[in-house]
Amino acid sequence: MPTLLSELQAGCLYLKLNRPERANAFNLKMIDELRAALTNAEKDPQVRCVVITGMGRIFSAGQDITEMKHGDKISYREHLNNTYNPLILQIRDMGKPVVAAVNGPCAGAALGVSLACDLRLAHRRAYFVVGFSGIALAPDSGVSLLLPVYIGPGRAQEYYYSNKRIPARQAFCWGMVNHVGGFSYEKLVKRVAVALAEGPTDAFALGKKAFNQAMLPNLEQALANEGILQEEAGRSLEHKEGVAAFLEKRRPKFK
Ligand code: T3D
Repeated sequence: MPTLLSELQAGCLYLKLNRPERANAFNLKMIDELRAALTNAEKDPQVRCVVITGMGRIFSAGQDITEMKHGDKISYREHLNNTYNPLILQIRDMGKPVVAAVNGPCAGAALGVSLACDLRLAHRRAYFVVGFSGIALAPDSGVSLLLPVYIGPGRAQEYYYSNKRIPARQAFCWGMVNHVGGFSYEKLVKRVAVALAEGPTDAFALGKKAFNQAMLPNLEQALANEGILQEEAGRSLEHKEGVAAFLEKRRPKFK
């Protein structure tokens, strides 16, 4: 089964994360497929806008925790440097608008992916959750920089520590989400995507560079720092307990 479904319509490439049985959590295959699809979309003149969304009721739960090898066996820094970090940079460097159609819950690395997109369109049942602290990790996938950029450092830190949900409406009020939709959510996504596809793509590419330089001059550095910190967090007993608790469907007992 492909972990990513794609469809080109009216200049818009719709990419659907397709692991609904695992909350569309990212594994290596899905990250590879998403990166390859973005590389092709960048080159394809027929694609003038990209929409990333999730199959089923969830946008994505971030990294697949069932495939996480505890930090003794794998370097999280290396993993991030080979997967999420280039993915986040690829979305920001892409010379075409990328929209996150957040159709449902969005957590962890998926929060980073959605924040790297140019716009976020949320279904009213969607919510964002930082996720990392639930399994005793530091923020990664750009969340340490991108979340405070959109909701401010105070809220970003509170939501990291508390791991509470940010409902779509709240995210909209804070400026993190551009539009919230209900019954007509799919129409909303198409309307916004087609309008972007009909826009001046070359100027948009320059505009995106300008926003990157003004808003996120330290993105690469932040991703590299996150990798160093995650390496340490990934080797901790707290993380081991966090992952065990998730897999055993119980609350973690951090000491
Ligand atoms: O180097 C590195 O790899 C480090 C990188 C880390 C990046 C990260 O993303 S770390 C953060 C990982 N993500 C999380 O901690 C989020 C965990 N999931 C959740 O908080 C919730 O599942 C959601 C908020 C996303 C959705 O909640 P809800 O109540 O709508 O659904 P659910 O019942 O919790 O989940 C549905 C199923 O998906 C369930 O499986 P089951 O019981 O039906 O067999 C659940 O176990 C599974 N699932 C949810 N999240 C993940 C997952 N399976 C694997 N990995 C997940 N992340």
